[in-house]
Amino acid sequence: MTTNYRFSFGPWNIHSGSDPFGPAMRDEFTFAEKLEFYKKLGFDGVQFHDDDVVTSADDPWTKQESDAKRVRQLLDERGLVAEFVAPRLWENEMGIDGSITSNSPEARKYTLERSKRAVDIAQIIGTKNIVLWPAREGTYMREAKDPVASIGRLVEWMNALLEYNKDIRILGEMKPNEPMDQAYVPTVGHFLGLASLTVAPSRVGALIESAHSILAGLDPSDDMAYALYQKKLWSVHLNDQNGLKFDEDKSFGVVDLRRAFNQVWVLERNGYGQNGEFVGLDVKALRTQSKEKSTKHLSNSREIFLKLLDLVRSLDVKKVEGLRASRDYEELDLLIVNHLMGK
Ligand code: XUL
Ligand code: MN
Repeated sequence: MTTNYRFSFGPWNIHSGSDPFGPAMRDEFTFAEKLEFYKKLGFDGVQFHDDDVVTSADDPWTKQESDAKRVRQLLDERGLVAEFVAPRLWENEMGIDGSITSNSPEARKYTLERSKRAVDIAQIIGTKNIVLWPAREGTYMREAKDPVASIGRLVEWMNALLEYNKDIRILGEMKPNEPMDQAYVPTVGHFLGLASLTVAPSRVGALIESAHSILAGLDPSDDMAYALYQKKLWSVHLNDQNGLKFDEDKSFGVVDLRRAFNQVWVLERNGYGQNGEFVGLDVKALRTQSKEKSTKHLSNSREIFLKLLDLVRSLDVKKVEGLRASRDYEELDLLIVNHLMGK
């Protein structure tokens, strides 16, 4: 059975080009304008942070509720669906030193209340998926927090949300560093270990981002395989990354086409998408793009995925199996490179 893939991205993937060293280079599109791009660019799913849906996650609930209902209406009118909601815990002052693993009981209380509201927002906009990107759940220096207590706090946070709403699923999106020096739960392997300790392991899975695996020195397709075997790969953020530096969120496949090919291969050959999983693209437009051309990274990433999918589907599997059996990996190297070059 072949998958008809559905694609998603978040409103933050269309942006003004500011970076830590310089201001915006183009005007922001409004949220309503961004929504108009989805179908045109070939996307059906919208990824959200809580405050992408509501004006402020600190507004009274009645205001947040009406904001969320309005967004649900905008999605329905355009035939779009919400893929997930991720509480944006890393921008608020309360989360200055991590939210879930903060040393401050007050900050942890704020975090849990805000996370519960994110679950309520998700329910209104029609998704069961809550993404945890634990941005500041780590340290700038080792002695700053108790590492064992911090791991416990992450499990307690998950338990509290899993109990708060019995329908939701939590998808951990792990990244080894940035903004912190060291994350407590740097990889999908670490995270799925913790998932098994929660009150509802069957409702905890993973979102794997290519660049995050690369930053951990790992191959994204192997990370995906690890989660796929456990039936825990519930979303992906495909993109690319040129070496070990800041998280670049480059268009999918533009740095290492073979690495991208292997990701599409592992997804396609293992039925990814057949239970409704989206192919998410967490890519950023280059700062140098003009406003009119600042959505190309999205359509390009999708196009590269689909072209690589053709290559995965047309690869001579018997030849691959034969070369594996004869252990002629030099010839296998050439076969794959020739295939990627259309030879
Ligand atoms: C950060 C990252 C986030 C998450 C959602 O590196 O990838 O955009 O995907 O919060
Ligand atoms: Mn991401």
